[in-house]
Amino acid sequence: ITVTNKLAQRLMEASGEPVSGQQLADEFGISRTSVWKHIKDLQEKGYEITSVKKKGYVLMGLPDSLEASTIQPLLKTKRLGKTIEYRASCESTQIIAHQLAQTGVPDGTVALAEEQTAGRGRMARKWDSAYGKGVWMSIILRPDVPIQRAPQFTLIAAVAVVRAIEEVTGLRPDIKWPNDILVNGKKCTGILTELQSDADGIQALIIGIGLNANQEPADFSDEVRDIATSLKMESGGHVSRQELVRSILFYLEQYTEIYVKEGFGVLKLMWESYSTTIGRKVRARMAKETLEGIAEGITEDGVLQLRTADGKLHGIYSADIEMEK
Ligand code: BTX
Repeated sequence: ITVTNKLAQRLMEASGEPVSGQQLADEFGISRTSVWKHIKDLQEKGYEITSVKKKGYVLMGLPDSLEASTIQPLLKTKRLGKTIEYRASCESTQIIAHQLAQTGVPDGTVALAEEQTAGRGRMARKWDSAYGKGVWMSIILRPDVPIQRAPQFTLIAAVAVVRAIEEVTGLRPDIKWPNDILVNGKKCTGILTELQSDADGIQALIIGIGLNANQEPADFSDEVRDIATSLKMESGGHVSRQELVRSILFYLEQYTEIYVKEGFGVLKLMWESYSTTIGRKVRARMAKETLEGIAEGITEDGVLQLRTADGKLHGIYSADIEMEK
């Protein structure tokens, strides 16, 4: 971390209070001219810093970037985001996270990008990831739980993202089983959980979160324009991606700790309270068959319980869900 970044962090921590040039010079052991040069560097990077006469420098706004140096000072986590691998552009943050996980990086390491050229969804589907418009993030977790308990992490991540969206925008998102987050019926987030495991169990969970923050309709490809939305389109204003990242990591850390210590109970209730799927008539398209029925709930393992017209209860592990109005 450079002096310039430390200075940015110091101004962030002052939360809107001015800090004098002299004080910064003393704290960092540099000259006032040097302080002024670092401030100029930050302004060029997009930090909004004003200088208040006789009082000092005030940080008014952050650059619209997900670089580690901008994100890390904001974090309120103990583990998640302590290491951030940032790319302006990459194929997929999942690929980066998989490679990092194999090199033994710590639990909580995060890969973030402004743009993905080959962002992916489930079953090799594409994920639209326009430059600077969303949060394209993969989080490496190394939970100490048996492998059967891995699928619930997708559901837990969905609850964390919903809580973050509520907190940052005031919108009320819904969850569509297992991994879609919708606002007003349109998809604004997808979650993809992948696993590295061996005979000893889970080596790493790679939780990929794709969150549409500030797209306009023109930023989406023709294939998804009608089904996708962004938080900006729904809330009417620009949304801070940094605050979203901070809040997602905060809730994900809390909820995964609860899950590992206490099990799925409370989180299952939270998930169900946000779900639009439960209690509705749905069609579940799976690789080999399609079933129609009422979605009655999820099990402790996160399996969707679907009751068909003949009264049978089916456990659905993976499917695309269509809902009737
Ligand atoms: P999914 O298979 O549930 O959803 C993929 C489908 O969603 C696509 O087929 C398309 O119809 C639609 N779609 C594609 N892009 C968007 C978008 N931006 N907004 C709304 N709908 C879209 C969901 O898979 C899991 C997506 C995870 C994405 C993250 S981003 C960070 C990480 N890196 C990476 O490559 N993937 C994950």
